[in-house]
Amino acid sequence: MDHKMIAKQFLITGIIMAVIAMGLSILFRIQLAWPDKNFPFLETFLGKWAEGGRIKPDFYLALVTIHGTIMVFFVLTAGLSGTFSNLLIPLQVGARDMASPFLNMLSYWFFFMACVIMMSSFFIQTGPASGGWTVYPPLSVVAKAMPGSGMGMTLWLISMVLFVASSLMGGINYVSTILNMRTKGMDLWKMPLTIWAFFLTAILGILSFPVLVAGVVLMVFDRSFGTSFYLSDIVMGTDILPNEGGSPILWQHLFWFLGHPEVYIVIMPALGISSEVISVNSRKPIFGYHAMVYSLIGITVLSFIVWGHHMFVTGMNPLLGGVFMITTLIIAVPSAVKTFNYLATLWRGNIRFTPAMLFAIGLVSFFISGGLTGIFLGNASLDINLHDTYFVVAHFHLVMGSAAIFGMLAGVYHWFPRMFGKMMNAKLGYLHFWLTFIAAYLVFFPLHFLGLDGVPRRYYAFTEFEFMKKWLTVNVFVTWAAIMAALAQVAFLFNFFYSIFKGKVAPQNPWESNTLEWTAPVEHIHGNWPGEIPTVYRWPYDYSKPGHDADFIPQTVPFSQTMSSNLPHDFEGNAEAEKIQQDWELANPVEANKG
Ligand code: HEM
Ligand SMILES: [Cu+2]
Repeated sequence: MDHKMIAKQFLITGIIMAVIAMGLSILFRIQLAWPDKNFPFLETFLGKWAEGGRIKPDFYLALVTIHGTIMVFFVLTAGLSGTFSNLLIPLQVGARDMASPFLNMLSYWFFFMACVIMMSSFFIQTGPASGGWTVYPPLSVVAKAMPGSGMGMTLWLISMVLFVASSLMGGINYVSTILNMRTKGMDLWKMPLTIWAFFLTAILGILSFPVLVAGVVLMVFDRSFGTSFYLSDIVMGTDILPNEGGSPILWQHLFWFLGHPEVYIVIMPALGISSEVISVNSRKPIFGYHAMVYSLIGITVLSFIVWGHHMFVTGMNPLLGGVFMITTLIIAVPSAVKTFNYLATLWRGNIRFTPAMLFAIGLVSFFISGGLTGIFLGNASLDINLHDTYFVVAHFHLVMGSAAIFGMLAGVYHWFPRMFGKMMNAKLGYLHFWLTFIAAYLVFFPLHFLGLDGVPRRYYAFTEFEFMKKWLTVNVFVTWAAIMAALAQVAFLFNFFYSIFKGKVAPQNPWESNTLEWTAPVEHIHGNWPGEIPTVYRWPYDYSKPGHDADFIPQTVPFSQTMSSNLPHDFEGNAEAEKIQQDWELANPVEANKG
């Protein structure tokens, strides 16, 4: 199966999962806003899960769990990486397909099965897993702990193993395609930043996902074969469970060794996409290309040694906590480098506010406003107070949730013409952007204040606690904002599906972009290019070069055809190019000095 087709399959499946996960969040937001009201329509939809029109506590936890799992793994990992890595890696590096098209196809079908199995848990007696997306023991291990610890949890584990298999097959393909199948001239320093981001994301996945599987295997042993890797000293009612010697903290180590890199697996492709979109639509060379690559590499390496910041409250040795705190705060450095690079690229650009560009700028906004609270949480002493409160929920929904979703949407608007040969409607795109952007801040910003006041996450009914009652009006407000965010997506869904069939036919290179994917014919052909794959001469960000008539010079234009590149970068180590540059500078002394 062709990589462009697989990209579409990942995209459509991802969109469907996103709609489901968003629906689940509206359901539990209704419960949070009106904990004492009955809504008969809930019973109509959910049957026994909402008898009398009120969601049951067990089911509430299941909703939160599955919402998180779907969003993090199925939408932002598979939907985002799967779509854009598959679409762009062969097209942007100049390959006819992935290194192994068969493995690639298998990776989609494993992902699809994982989705089906996860969703099927809504249709069993005891309902889906309900121990949170981090599935901490003992809720995930002691099958009789609560309804969601039973069959639903088993399905969660099976689904996750399939999902990891899918990610590994995808990741190995991405890495080997990027390393081995680049076209002539495409050296590593000429790759678009999207490719760098997908490359490093794939490496993160390959190194961290297997650890989760190892942890899951031990969990299955504990659940089914009477071992106690994760359990010790548990009393249920009057029963003393026989487990001895294990520790739930072991699971936390294994989980977060994947879990923290996972948040970067989610955000890095989105950052790569926004680099591309911002440069193209600012009509400016990306600022600090090398710094961008090094900061991605820095994030990749550092993200493996910070997992303990999720475990500050587990009673770890304060010295160890200090080490995790320092490494965590150091990650802020490459993240800040990226942010400043985006801003510097936008600075005095000739900006085209396409919908894709707005979403990319929205990503930068969320990355800043959510990243700043990460600095608070990274300090062990502050985190001990803020841990498991709504402050954390606000933090990660801005920096990872909203930012990555916006990166994904930027990518969809930008590459839609490449995928379907049609244009999306820009007016609906603007409507979609502004409603979603405003709604996202209205939803997540207030949650910081609940967290600072000590309101814990994953609580079912706020009215049970005197000190939380004052937040009820805020909760109602947040729920309405969430409903607004959901309705805004209707504009997108309509635009997306309508444009596939009825959209305006797209020109070859609608955004006047330099990268290779826009040189391939729009019709869907196997092998991407009829005849020869084009040769690459220059880096992908030659925009607005003085002395050139158009404001962009595609990567395939040889140096001999334009004298006008003012970036030394293009000429590194290329004797022909260096000579042309020197001759040109001699002939045009004034122009050359301006550059
Ligand atoms: C690029 C972006 C980031 C993403 C995607 C991200 C994502 C997340 C997620 C999903 C959680 C939730 C964990 C849970 O469910 O308990 C979290 C918590 C946390 N994040 Fe981030 N984060 C990012 C950046 C940062 C930065 C820059 C810092 C620190 C400088 C940071 C520090 C923390 C800490 C300490 C926690 C644990 C909070 C707690 O358990 O109470 N994060 N983050
Ligand atoms: Cu982390």
